[in-house]
Amino acid sequence: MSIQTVATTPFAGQLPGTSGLRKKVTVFQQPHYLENFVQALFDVLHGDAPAAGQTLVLGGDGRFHNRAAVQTILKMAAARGYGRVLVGQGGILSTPATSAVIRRRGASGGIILSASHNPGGPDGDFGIKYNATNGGPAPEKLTQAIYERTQTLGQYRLSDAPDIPLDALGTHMMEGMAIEVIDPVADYAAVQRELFDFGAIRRLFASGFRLRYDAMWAVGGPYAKAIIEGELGAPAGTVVNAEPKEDFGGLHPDPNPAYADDLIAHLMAPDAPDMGAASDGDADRNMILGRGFIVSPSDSLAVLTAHATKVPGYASGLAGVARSMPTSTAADRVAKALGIACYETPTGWKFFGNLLDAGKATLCGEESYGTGSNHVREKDGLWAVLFWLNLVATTGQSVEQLVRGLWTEHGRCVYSRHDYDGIPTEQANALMAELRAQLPTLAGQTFDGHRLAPGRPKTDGAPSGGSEPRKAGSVGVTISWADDFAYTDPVDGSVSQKQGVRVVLEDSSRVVFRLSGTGTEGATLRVYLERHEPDASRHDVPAQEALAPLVALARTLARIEHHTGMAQPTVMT
Ligand code: VG1
Ligand code: CO
Repeated sequence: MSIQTVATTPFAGQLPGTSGLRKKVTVFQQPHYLENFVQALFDVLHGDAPAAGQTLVLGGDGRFHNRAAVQTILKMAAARGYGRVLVGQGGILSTPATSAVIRRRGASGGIILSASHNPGGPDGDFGIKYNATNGGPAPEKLTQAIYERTQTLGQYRLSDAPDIPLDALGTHMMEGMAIEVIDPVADYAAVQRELFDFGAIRRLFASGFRLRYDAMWAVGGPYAKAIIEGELGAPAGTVVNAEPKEDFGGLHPDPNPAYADDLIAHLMAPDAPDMGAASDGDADRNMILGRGFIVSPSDSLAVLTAHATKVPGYASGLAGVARSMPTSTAADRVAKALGIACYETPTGWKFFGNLLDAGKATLCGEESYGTGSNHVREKDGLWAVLFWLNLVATTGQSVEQLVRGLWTEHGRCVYSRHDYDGIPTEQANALMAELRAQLPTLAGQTFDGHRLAPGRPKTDGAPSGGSEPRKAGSVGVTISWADDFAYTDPVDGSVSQKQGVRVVLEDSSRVVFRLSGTGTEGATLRVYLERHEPDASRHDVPAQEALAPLVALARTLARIEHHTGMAQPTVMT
């Protein structure tokens, strides 16, 4: 065994996006591609010094190329002088489990191999991201430094030791570094046990409560099986599609109404179970359904916030709640009623880390089916399911009743996201540039359902915008204000610009536009639509119907069809 130095040249574009570096598998299969990125990461973390005595956690969502990448990274970690690597059995660790292992074992950080909800297989996507010693995603400062290092790299180092057997628990030595193959579920399950009333959930299942948990052939399966069927006594078969597959069964492991249509069909059927749930490729996302009822992720965060003190881990109350900017304001309303702070951050879990570390927020959530808390530093799919189960068990209310209770008290934040996938990058950039150019003149403009017109100019002391009377029940048709969201981290003062164009109407309805930072082909435009409906008699109007006027405004304002050629979104959540 010896350490080899390999000459290499930089690859363009190794810039991590919303959540790590994601590219096609074929890109990662190029010689030196993964190695360059990992070497850049180690160089930024350790400079010229060895990582002596440090522990690294390593695992992935089990997608195609996971095993090969694990072996390469082990050899590079050995060359870098790490003291110990904890690797999940079979190379598997879900994203929230990696976070849990880093925190519980005092590791200096961890590498997660995942492209999350993106499809897998030889023609699918692969990804890598680094989580720091708090268990959370590397902040922008670090990902930027890694990128810069990839652009000047001339060599990398790795051991020429043989591959390590990953399928059995045990410890192996490589260049003086200990490699411990660990149970991927144990630390994670220990964290959940400390938070939730497992006894109450066990009694719920014993009483005949039925759950269908769709793991989407992804890494959430082993975790859900061990905890929900194993510890909580749910009948065998409660967790379906539970075996992680390298290609996710050829499906899209993204729990939303478009890709979890099979689960939705089960929950809408006459013999539907009491609750449905799903998690994504790396098990950090969650979708929650009641019998015949779909829970919007933004509402989910608000319900968990409202009832948190009924769960043992949060019995002493929440320090605050945080949501990503495009997430609906339902959580804000609950936070206000509870008298706790509500923070609004850019999209992506990395922005929650400082708030959680500083004790400013306890729960966090995103509209993209992500919810979590200070128990780890990632969003956590199964955690959200356990939280809902705990609430159903202790309140005696159904999933639907819990959501309707929220609406009754705070009104309904009717919400939808429209995605336009596969837009050529220049066209997507042109659309955003045109929107940004309009920002200074949007306030006061009115929309009649077809076109925008300048409103009556503002006079001093008058409310902002035009003065057209609004029809009862219609959306506000006058733009109150618009901006490009910028965020100043309240803990370290770092500033993130251009995080999404917000257009807010006089009745507080909102349209947000941003481009995805997780795709690997072309660009995805995300259009987020929100409208508050206080009138309980209108809470059952389907979201797409209630939001139709806002959709028309969004399409007109951004000239979506002109720029993309698309008359309809690809996905509506
Ligand atoms: C998307 C979601 C964002 C989420 C991110 C990572 O990012 O919108 O809310 O944090 O995915 O989730 P973007 O930039 O494509 O909109 V995961 O489960 O893919 O790690
Ligand atoms: Co994910």
